[in-house]
Amino acid sequence: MAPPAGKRVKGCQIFRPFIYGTTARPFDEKTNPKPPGVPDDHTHSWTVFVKGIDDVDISYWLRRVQFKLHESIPNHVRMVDSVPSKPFEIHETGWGEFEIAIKLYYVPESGEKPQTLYHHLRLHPYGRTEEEKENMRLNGTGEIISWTYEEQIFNEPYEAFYEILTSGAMPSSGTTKPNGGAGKGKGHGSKQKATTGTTEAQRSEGGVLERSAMIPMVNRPGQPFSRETEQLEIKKLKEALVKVEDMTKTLVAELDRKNKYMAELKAGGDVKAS
Ligand code: SLL
Repeated sequence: MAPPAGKRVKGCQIFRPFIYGTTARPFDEKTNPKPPGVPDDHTHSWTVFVKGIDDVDISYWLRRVQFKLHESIPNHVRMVDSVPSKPFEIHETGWGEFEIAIKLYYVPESGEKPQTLYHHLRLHPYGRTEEEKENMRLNGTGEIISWTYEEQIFNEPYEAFYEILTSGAMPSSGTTKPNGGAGKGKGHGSKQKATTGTTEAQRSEGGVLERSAMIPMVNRPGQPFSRETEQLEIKKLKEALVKVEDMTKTLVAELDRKNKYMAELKAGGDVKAS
């Protein structure tokens, strides 16, 4: 494919958050009955998906996704074309876990080559403790989730693609339209909110603007990726760091003691082991 006409926006890097992963559910007569025709040995129904954070549309940069499933599954290479505001997804049933290759095809204006991600389908919660296992279950739904937050980076995008990427979010004044009307660079990153009906950029339910790099402030059911989650992770890392520092101190003190003891032994004195 020939690269798109036009120049690249130098020194500019644009990222877009997205989520990919799997959601699985064991068959159960009451909560998830096996549909007719599903083989006896299939134990779960599952979904693999790629979607925008907070379910925002990502079809303006992602055109198509190829999911390569396990060869034991009929027609195991599946292409899914974008439908605005809908996730790219495949629904299946089966009995085993395996790695899924997820190939992302970008819109032609981007001039980007396809890129592949790998995701392990999880049917069973795992972990060393019940609590860890429970973390893989989506609160009370019986679903086993394995979801990953990711950021797609576009380095020095072509000018036309830059317009596509940025022309929906946060118009800075009443004169710019959310689609196509914004001048290059105008208003991007501005904290100002759109005020009139014609300029109002669309927000998802969680308060995230379409065609932006925003992530939600707080978690909501089914939406675990947010600033809140990020803060909790940072807290966990800080606590772990303190613990590691304490362990290091203890070890250094121990080493010191042993070195001293060794020095005394070498000096040939009559020492007692401490
Ligand atoms: C395992 N290495 O042994 C894996 C292979 C294959 C899963 C898992 C078949 C579905 C179908 C299916 O679930 N394959 O027949 O449509 O665990």
